[in-house]
Amino acid sequence: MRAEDVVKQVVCAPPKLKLPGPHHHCPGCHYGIILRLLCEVIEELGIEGQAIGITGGGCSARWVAYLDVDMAGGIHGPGVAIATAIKRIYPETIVFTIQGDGELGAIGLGSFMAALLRGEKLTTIYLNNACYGTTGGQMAPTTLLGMRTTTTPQGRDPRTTGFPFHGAELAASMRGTAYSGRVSVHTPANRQRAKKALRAAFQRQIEGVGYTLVEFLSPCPPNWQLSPSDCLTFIEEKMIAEYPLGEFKNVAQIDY
Ligand SMILES: Cc1ncc(C[n+]2csc(CCOP(=O)(O)OP(=O)(O)O)c2C)c(N)n1
Ligand code: SF4
Repeated sequence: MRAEDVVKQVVCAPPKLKLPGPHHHCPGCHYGIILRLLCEVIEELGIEGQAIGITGGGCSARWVAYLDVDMAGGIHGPGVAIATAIKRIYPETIVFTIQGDGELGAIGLGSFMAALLRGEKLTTIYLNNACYGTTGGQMAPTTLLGMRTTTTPQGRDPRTTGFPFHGAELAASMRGTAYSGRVSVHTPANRQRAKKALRAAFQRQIEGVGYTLVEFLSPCPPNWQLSPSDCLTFIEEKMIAEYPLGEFKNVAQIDY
């Protein structure tokens, strides 16, 4: 075959909304995959001109520099409060927060609960890696029972540290929530389902229905002290057992 007869076709390319340059996530972290899905969904929904993202204090904090949409680096905790202010001042915008489990379930729990109670028309991308990744793997509200972390070296004991926090089920139980689901991206099929869930959540915000949340299970190889491939087994066997995947709420209307 002559070189000029070769047909070149792009079959896979970085999403248009991912700014060029490397990202800092550890090998085996799934945050990069989730970032990609987020870019693709915003682009496919055609909302890049209206979208405003708020990051918090965890390993997703630097997404302010990775996404080619308006972004604001929040602080560790009050992401949904900052997002609420933006959405109420500019109701035509599509506002999303990206928050870790330490953030949403601990330091930011008050802001999260308040936004849920008010049914703020936001989308929260909630990253559950069962620990505080950034700061060295301390116990988070989502840490599994018996799981060893730097602050639970003997394994998490519910008698002293309570039981795991279920953010997606909590959101689904609130009347002001339009969409809540839990997904994972540890297999190709799950990645497809995760993208569908993210799209559905943004769609409900576009329709102005209510609060929307997608919880992503994600591994943290250095802090779980597992190889990237063993992390996949851990998600399948341990994480999903505590945090079942699925769509917990998806409504087109909220009765006021
Ligand atoms: C007000 C405040 N308190 C504490 C910290 C330190 N801090 C930064 S990130 C973090 C934990 C992040 O954990 P998580 O939200 O689960 O996100 P991950 O790093 O796992 O993505 C903490 C405690 C901070 N930056 N600001
Ligand atoms: S510390 Fe954990 S959550 Fe943070 S980038 Fe590394 S693997 Fe991902």
